[in-house]
Amino acid sequence: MTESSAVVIVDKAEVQGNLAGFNQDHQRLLYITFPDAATGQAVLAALRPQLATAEDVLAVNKLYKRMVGERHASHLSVRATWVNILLSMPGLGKLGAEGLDQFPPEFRTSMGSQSGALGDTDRSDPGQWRAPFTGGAEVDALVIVAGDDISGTSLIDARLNEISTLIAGAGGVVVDQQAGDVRPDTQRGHEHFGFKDGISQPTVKGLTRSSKGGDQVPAGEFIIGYPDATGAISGEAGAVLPVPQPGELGYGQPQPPAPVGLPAWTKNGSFVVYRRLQQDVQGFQSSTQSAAATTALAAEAVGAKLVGRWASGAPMERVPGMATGVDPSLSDPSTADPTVLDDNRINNFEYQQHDADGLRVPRAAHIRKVYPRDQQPPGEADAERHRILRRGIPYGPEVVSGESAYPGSGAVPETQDRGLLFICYQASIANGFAFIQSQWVNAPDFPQAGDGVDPIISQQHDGATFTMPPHGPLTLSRWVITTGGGYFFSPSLSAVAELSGQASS
Ligand code: N7H
Repeated sequence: MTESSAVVIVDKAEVQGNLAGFNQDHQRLLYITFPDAATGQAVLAALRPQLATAEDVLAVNKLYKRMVGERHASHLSVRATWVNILLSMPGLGKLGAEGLDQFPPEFRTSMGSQSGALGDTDRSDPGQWRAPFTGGAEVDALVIVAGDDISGTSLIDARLNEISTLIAGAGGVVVDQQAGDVRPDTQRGHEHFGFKDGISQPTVKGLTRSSKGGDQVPAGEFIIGYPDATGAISGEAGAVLPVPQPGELGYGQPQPPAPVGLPAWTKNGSFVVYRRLQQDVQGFQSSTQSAAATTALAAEAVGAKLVGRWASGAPMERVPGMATGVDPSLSDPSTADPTVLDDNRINNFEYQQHDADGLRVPRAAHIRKVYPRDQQPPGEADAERHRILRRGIPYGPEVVSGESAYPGSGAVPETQDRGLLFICYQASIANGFAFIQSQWVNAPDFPQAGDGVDPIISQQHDGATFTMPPHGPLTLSRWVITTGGGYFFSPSLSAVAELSGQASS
């Protein structure tokens, strides 16, 4: 066995828990600043004993699955609230972290400064972002507190108070906080446009178990210090794939040289992207309705073509065991056969052999842009080098009947401010999120000339097009608006100890 094919076991007690997936109903994101190094160290020292590791999270999730999922022991409750901390470049700088000049350029220069490459323009321009991110400003740290409901009561509040008190006691400042919650009742697990989310996730070799048929991806694609898909150790000199430079849009641009290796303390860490993405639900619905009128498709089918799955999560491609004669791209196949939603079927499809032309899932549909699977171009080997672990959660109120249309410009009222707190983990932001967003999502000629932009998350101006064969191009509006966010690093437990000035234990 070569090193790249051997499964290297991830040090679960070192990696922070959200990398394995908190998977809980409520999250509170605390935006933190610390005035100086001593305060930052005190905040880390106070929070370190509170931090959940991947080992903790996997153990509780396994217990939950066994007791509630398999034994249906609903009289038993498996309770946990989780805390993780992420640090930005300014935060690491204040803490005096060593080797920051070895960090990749996109992390050193912030998300806001790359708005051109990411397409964060017009209403998504950093100048319009909400405090504390206005103008692309960065906070020093982001603390995630996550918890479930037990008997209708959220467990998160007590833990949130405890954590806020610890931070304040150490001299840290919680400048603001953001709530994220699963949607209610039948919309549980669905994002605000109504689509089931959290279905297709890569399995991290040596860390997470496969669920829903997610591909096994080497840990080094997500965590620093492990073999990546090429067998190189992530974070070591030359290991990170060449990346697009900010400002270069379009697939296949020339690449700058790979960065020098990351400092040793980054082992078992991961880079994190946080984007507060506001969703114009009524805008999305009225666009799918008008497109339905011109294409003779139902509005639900147009929405499904934009996303690449039905709202139920059912695939639009054929999956094993589907009756002959069923075309899953014309109507939701789970209505007649709910087992297409089973873990071993829902994600069991590719594109190249049976849907190269995008007649079922358009080539620019959201899920096909962000992960083209075996489609040529870019080809499976390349697609597998740009994987991310998504850990987002919806935020904001439900749409109420009679609600007025979203304002085309200016502030969106709090009562209509809803969307997705998009969070993803990867070993390289340039190779993960930033590549996907700038080289695939926003590129109208990826994978092929004229395919158009990702209709869901492309941050192109209103009026961009999306090709939906055989119906031709649709003209899009912007339904997802970036309202804040930043790049962070999720340090290992030992690194938190080291950065806090305490010896690792
Ligand atoms: Fe997406 N949506 O509701 O339309 N996403 N996403 N995403 N997304 C996915 O498989 C959505 C965003 C990915 O493996 C599903 O979990 C919305 C960003 C990736 O086949 C749905 C927003 C980025 C996948 C949505 C949003 C991605 C994925 C299908 C913003 C990265 C897996 C359910 C408001 C740049 C693709 C599922 C695969 C799936 C939606 C954001 C990436 C329904 C509304 C910013 C990699």
